[in-house]
Amino acid sequence: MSFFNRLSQGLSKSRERFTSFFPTQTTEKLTAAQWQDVEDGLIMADCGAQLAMDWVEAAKKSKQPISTLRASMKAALHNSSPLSQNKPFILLIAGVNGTGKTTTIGKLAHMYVAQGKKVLVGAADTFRAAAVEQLEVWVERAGADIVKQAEGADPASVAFDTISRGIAKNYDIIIIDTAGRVQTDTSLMNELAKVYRVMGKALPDAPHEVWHVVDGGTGQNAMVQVEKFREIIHTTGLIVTKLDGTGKGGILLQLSAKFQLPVRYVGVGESLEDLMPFDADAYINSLLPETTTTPSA
Ligand SMILES: Nc1nc2c(ncn2[C@@H]2O[C@H](COP(=O)(O)OP(=O)(O)OP(=O)(O)O)[C@@H](O)[C@H]2O)c(=O)[nH]1
Ligand SMILES: [Mg+2]
Repeated sequence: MSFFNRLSQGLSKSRERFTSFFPTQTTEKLTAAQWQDVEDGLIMADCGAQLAMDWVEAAKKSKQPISTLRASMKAALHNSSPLSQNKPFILLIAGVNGTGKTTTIGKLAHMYVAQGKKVLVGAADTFRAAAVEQLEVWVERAGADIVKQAEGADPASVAFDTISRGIAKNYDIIIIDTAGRVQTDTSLMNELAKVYRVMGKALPDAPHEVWHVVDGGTGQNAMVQVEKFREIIHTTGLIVTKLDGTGKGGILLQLSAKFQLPVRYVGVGESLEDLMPFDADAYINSLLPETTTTPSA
């Protein structure tokens, strides 16, 4: 399956939603009630009330409402700058429980290995034995290597060891997995702060990137999650997963706009290939295809 088809198929639920609230097959101007439906639809797709209102305002005034809406959606997305060229390139992955961190690390490792990189993954989710085993399975599938310690070990120590080993053994990319934690759990957030701090002791500018993994179906709570994690680990980018399971592909636009963070990847399924580098045009075109029939104003 081509890249675009995979993305497009993964986003089909969101696309159904986005295209459902735009009346198609009509050449009439949209009525006030129809515009209200568009605004409500955007809110229900998790674009947020403020953005929905602003976008509809702009689209209403336009002769080509869908094009204008698409342009507004694109403008909400924070542009991503190229990733740094550090070697090793050190990446910290965090987020609340079950968002898809470990799976995403498996997919990332697979992608980087396919690009000819030597990849080392640190099992700093030492909370439960199963977490390390799960990561091991992914790392093996991806053809990468792992650093682990016993269950209950200090996650910061695992992160430190991983970086030290990665430098000594000349790895290109080092990815640190962390335990899921809710942003309101102070002791677990302190633990994460320590992982971040200790990574900087292993190598002064580490981590080079901190990617917050968000479950695309979370709803408005994702806004709070990103805000709180960012205070602790200075998030540099977002990965939004499980977009294949939700009709709410709008959260990504709202998160990127609010926090001025680039979306780096999106997850659209459970297999190794189901992680897509984020592309704003492809994403928006998957939600609201260019071919959507637009009523002329
Ligand atoms: N459909 C779908 N499922 C996904 C995606 N990404 C992850 N999952 C599933 O989400 C579940 C949780 O994934 P994990 O990778 O274990 O999540 P985690 O964030 O590491 O979880 P904790 O370590 O427990 O916090 C698994 O069943 C994954 O297969 C995705 O993009 N699409
Ligand atoms: Mg995990």
